[in-house]
Amino acid sequence: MIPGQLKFDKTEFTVAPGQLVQLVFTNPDVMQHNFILGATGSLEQIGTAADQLLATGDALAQQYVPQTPQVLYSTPLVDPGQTITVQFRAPTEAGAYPYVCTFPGHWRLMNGILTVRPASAP
Ligand SMILES: [Cu+2]
Repeated sequence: MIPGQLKFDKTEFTVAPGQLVQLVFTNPDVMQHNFILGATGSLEQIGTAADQLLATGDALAQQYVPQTPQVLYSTPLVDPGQTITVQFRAPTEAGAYPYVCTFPGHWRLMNGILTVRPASAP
């Protein structure tokens, strides 16, 4: 996470299919952020769903994570100055999976791509 810029410091990384991914998420910013992994091509849909969630009054209770099947994995909100370490299983199908912060207003800027690719592939 880059302070004040609404950006992840890593905007892409590559893992093997089904790999256990350990994510160390440090938040040096003055606001909360989260990390959501989405299905391939779902960035706009998740972002739009996150925007719509804001209108429902349930947004904070849901940690700003929209309830949609496109969300493959999500972390809780990470407070300013907090570091969390989480593990999740990478998707088993190769592809480009968007990740995004759905804190209000962040998703258009604060996103990246997780590439799932077999280790033997070029
Ligand atoms: Cu954010």
